[in-house]
Amino acid sequence: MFTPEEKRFFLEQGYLVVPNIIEGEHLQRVQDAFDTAWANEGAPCNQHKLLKYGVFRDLIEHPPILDRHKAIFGNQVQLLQYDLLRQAPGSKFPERMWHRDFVFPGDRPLSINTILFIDDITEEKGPTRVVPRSHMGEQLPPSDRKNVPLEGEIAVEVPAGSAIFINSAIWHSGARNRSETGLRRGIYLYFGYWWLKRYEMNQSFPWQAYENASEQRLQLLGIRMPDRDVHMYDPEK
Ligand SMILES: O=C(O)CCC(=O)C(=O)O
Repeated sequence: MFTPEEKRFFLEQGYLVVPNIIEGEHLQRVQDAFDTAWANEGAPCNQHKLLKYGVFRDLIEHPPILDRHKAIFGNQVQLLQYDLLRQAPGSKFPERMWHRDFVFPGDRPLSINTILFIDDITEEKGPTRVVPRSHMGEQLPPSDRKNVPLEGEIAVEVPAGSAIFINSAIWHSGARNRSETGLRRGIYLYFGYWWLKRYEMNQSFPWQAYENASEQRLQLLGIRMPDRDVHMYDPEK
C-alpha cells in the first residue's frame, strides 16, 4: 500500500498526501457520522466518543490508512489518539500556530498524525501547513515566529476524502477557515508504536469498541498485546 516512493518521500520530507483515500458513498457515510457525532457528543470529540460509532471504528482499520502506518511501525502500531475538529465559516482560529506534536531525539518517526479531511481544503478553507524536512533534528519552530509565515512552508490543499500523513515531529500548523459558507472538517487519526501508551487510567472505551472486535482492533486500541509478553515479543510478527 505504501509504495517505496511514498515511503521514501514520507521519511525524507516528513509528510505525505494521499488524495481520495475515501470516496463516493463511503465519504458520504463518514461525513454523516461526523455530523452526528459532532451534534451528539460534547468537546473533546475523541476516541472515548468516536468508538461508539461503527463508521469511526471501521476507519481505524481502513487498509489505505492502516497499511501506511504499518509500513512504518509494523505490527507495533497502535492508535494513540482519535479526534474530530471542525471549523465553521467565520472561524477565529489562528492563521498559523507552528508546533511539533511530539518529538524525541533521532530521525525515526515515533508517531504519525494522519488528518483525513472530509471537505475540500482550499487556500480559503485554511490548509494544513508544513515545513518539509523540519522533522529532522531537535529544533523547535522559533518562538518569536510562531504565528507568521516561515521560509519553506507549504500549504497542503486537498480534495474531500484525502489524507495528510504527518510525522508528528514536523513543524506544522492548522489555519483559519476564511470561507463564507463551507466547513473545515477533519478527522485526526494519531498512530504510533504501542509502547507510546495513552494514559487513560480513569477512562474506559465505550462498550461498542469491544463488541465483535477483531484481534487487530484490540491491538490498535492497546487492549491486546501484539505478542504474548515483552520477553517473547517479536516486532516482526
Ligand atoms: O488541522 C490542521 O490542519 C493541523 C492540526 C494540528 O496542528 C495538529 O493536529 O497538531
